[in-house]
Amino acid sequence: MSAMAKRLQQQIDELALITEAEPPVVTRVLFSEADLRGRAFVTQLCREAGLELRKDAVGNIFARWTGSDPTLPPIATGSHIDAIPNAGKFDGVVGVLGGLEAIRTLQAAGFKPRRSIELIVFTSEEPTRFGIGCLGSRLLSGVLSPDQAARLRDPEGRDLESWRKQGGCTGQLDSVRLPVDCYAAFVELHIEQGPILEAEKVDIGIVERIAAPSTLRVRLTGSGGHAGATLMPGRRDALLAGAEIALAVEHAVTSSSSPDTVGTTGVFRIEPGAVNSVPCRAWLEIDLRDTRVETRDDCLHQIEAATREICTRRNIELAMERLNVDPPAVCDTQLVEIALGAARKLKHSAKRMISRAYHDSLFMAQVCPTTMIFIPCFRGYSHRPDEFSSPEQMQKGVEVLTETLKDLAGH
Ligand code: HGY
Ligand code: MN
Ligand code: MN
Repeated sequence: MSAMAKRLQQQIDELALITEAEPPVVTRVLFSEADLRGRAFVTQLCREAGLELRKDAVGNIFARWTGSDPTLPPIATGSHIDAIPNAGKFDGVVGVLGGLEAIRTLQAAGFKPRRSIELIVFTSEEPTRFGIGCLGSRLLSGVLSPDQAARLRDPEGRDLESWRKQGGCTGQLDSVRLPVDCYAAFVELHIEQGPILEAEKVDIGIVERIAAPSTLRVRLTGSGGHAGATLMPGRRDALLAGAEIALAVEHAVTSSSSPDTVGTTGVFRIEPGAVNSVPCRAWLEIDLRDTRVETRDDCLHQIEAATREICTRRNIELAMERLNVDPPAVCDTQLVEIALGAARKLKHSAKRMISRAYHDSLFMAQVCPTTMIFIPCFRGYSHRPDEFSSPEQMQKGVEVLTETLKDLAGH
């Protein structure tokens, strides 16, 4: 194992101990105490690498290695360090700490970048706090407006403004947006979060397309009542309506014409949550994706229609809102070739891929040429504590990223 891979592994292990859960489980939700400590940990490493730091009004962190021609649009890399509940320690983190290792490797080799190289740690790539993912890159790319962001509420009804204050973010949200071509290129290193690279024994995946994600939030209100004294006819049980909706999601995606359609009712909360009380309220958050936007949209309409039918039949009050319905991203073909060329030069096997997970790259692709470098992960596991990529796998990913950044920043 190289010194770089050893150091990277050590830092990943150290960051993984900064968690709201019991290690090895990683949980770091937007602006929680653990998220803030994780941000401080990474910021300190960037400072020690001599990078110029700034934080924008929503908490995106930018660590810049200034090039010989600072007037040119920089080359950017990066990812996220926030983590959903019951997560692993590699998702996002490999792209942040691995991106820093790529910069350090170039510094140690005496490389002098013409274009600045900027490492970005995006705010809230995960949807846990507000139900919508990629909050930082959505605002940066203009996909989400400051007004829309200001209307976001967490499950307790708390808004972004109060969380920003807790995160020590100052300034107006409209200052987050960056112009198109603010960067000459953005390249994100990430674990595949799927089984293909490992199954095919390929070292590197270069992403050509990122699937189209959408999220529905459903709020159901029934009438509740005593579990013993409320007879079955006339009950308005919010949980049972939610359960039918969750099955309708499964039916819609499994009967779709495409094998790439996936639907998940990942959040299902009920009240009051007492065994002897008929559930009077239920909240569902439904994640629906496909690599083709038409199929995704057909399913979305089907699920919304089924939800309305179930609530009418069960006499349940319904509030349903689309939190996000995003187009897929097409990565820059030239950048894909450059990254594939870097892998070839390093004699690492590589293949072109689509990403079924979304990433900040989905939105960076709206402001600059973008691609992603994937490394294999154990059985494709992710968003679970046994998520794993080996130091050797990470080393190959960092090497390809280093070579790609060098190529891009050199001219
Ligand atoms: O859900 C996703 O695709 C990403 O890991 N947040
Ligand atoms: Mn994730
Ligand atoms: Mn991620």
